[in-house]
Amino acid sequence: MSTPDAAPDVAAATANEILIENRDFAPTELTIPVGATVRWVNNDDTQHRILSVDEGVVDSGTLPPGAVFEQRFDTPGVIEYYCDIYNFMKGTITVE
Ligand SMILES: [Cu+2]
Repeated sequence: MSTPDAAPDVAAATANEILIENRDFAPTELTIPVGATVRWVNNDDTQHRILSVDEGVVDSGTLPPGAVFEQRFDTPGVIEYYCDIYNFMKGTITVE
């Protein structure tokens, strides 16, 4: 992110939903309350796999096109994650 106040991503349809499109996460940064569930939706025509930088916190397994992955976060903190297939894809979830 080059600007601190980026415009909200209009592609994000519902709360706590992250769209995977064009080999990118939208939004790339998401803040949720403790106990909320994040839902990733693979809208790409290729596979993706979401992995947390801290091993074992998040692992979506291979997500084929159209797949949905949901995970609930019960511990406050910052979770950085990336795509195991396209390593330039990165995102952050802040649980507070
Ligand atoms: Cu990916």
